[in-house]
Amino acid sequence: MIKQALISVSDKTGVLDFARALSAMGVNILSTGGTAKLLADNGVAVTEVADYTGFPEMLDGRVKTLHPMVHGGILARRDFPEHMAKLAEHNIPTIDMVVVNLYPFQATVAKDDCTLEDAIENIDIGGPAMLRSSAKNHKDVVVICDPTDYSKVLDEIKANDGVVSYDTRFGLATKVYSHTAQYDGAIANYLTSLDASRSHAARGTYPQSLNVAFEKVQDMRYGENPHQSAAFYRDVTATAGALANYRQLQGKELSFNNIADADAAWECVKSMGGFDQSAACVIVKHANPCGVALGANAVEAYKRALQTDPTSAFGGIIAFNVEVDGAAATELAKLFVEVLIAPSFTAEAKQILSAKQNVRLLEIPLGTGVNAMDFKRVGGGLLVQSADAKNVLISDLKVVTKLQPTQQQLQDLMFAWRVAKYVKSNAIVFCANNMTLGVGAGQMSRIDSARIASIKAQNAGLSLENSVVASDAFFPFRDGLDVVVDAGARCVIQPGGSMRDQEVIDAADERGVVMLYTGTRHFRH
Ligand code: 93A
Repeated sequence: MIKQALISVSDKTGVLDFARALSAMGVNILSTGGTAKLLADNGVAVTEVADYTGFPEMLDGRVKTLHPMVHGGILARRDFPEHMAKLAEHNIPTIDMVVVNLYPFQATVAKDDCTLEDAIENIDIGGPAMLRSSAKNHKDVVVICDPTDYSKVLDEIKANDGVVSYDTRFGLATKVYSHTAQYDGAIANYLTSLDASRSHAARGTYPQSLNVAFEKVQDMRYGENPHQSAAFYRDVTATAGALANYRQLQGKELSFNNIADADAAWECVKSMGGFDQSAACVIVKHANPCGVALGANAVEAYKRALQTDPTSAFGGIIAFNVEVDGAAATELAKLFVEVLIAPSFTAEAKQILSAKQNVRLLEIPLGTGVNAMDFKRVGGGLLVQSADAKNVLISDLKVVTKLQPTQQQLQDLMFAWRVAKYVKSNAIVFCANNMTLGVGAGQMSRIDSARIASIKAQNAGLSLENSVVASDAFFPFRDGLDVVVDAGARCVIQPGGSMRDQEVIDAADERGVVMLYTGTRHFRH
């Protein structure tokens, strides 16, 4: 039976209605400064914690609820006579419900102009203490840290004569500990990031321990395969991170593989800025782009991207960096597609695609940044690295052959290189006129990737004559270069850095092709 509740919230969403309903049931409400004022101003009977404990809020609010009258009332075990006798001796009533949400630390540090001082003042101390006390004593106390739980708890109280079931209390307590763990994780991450920028160079040392905080977005029906269970978590400390910001307009629930592939497609397409044609389309299958193209508009970019490998595009994931309009939607509706992603869809496009209800439509705002860190799970541990955020510029390129590239070849090389960054290693990507002609991905030998890329072009009926080709890492021998030149490439872009660089440069000169070095490698595993 809930007789007394303590309410202290920074996010005041829904709290007034909730408090009013509790009050109407005869629950005595204790509250801190701002929350008490909101309730009192709106006619809800409330006692300020300061009046209750006999101590004013002090130290600019740093000490409000840290008092035995509060924590004793929460933590006392109702089934222990000694505990109850102690409360009686000190005249401490029990507190049966605690409603707290915390100072907005994450939102504060996400602001560009946040100072260390701002961040520190937004570290909540009293709030987590109350949440943890009540969650520990969930046998006797109902604890709510999430405003979306208000109505559920109220319904239960109303239906069960003021009682909240043990299962509900246990669930709410569990939520509290994951919430406070995330909160502390965000603080640790923030401070670690300051420490990193202060004392480590860009390619510096990682901290001894890693504090990351992820929050569950959704459970999935299954993982990579049907016998695996899975869920999607959002990085709560990331100010960006595209997949955490998606809005699904229609279609079935996203699956594990959908999210992985959508991420690959989106990361690639959003990097396609700065070319002479503004619309880009990326088609992904099994985490690899199987067609990428630019065009004057979405439909043109899509039609060109599809030409590269229409067979693989079946059941693929397609991303655009521009709005999808009716013309593009009409074309897209002809193909079996798992997921379509764009910054936006016109009303006409939505209408056309609504005929294909199984297609998942995702809107993701462009410009959402990249993840700062990249994780890879290995048996018994975790590999951590900074994300591959480097983009090679024309000014970084070095011509290493006697022949020089034409302006058009340079443009095509930049495009091919950008695509190769998003293809799993070993990556070989043939391109011309801002579209992929053949993509060789994920092979254990570079020469096989080169062969596969040219077979793909042949299968699609695309000519590689006079094409350009990108290789995500150096050619270890001249044989890989010979394969791409035999296939028709006249211009090659690669990082360089092999022991046999000279052998490969001589081969390029001998075959009369242009070769440029980026000085940067883009392995992707
Ligand atoms: O500064 S605190 O760490 N010290 C406290 O004793 C304390 N008690 C509650 N912050 C404290 N709170 C937090 O105040 C709550 O977690 C809540 O976020 C906020 C509500 O303050 P107000 O009711 O004045 O808006």
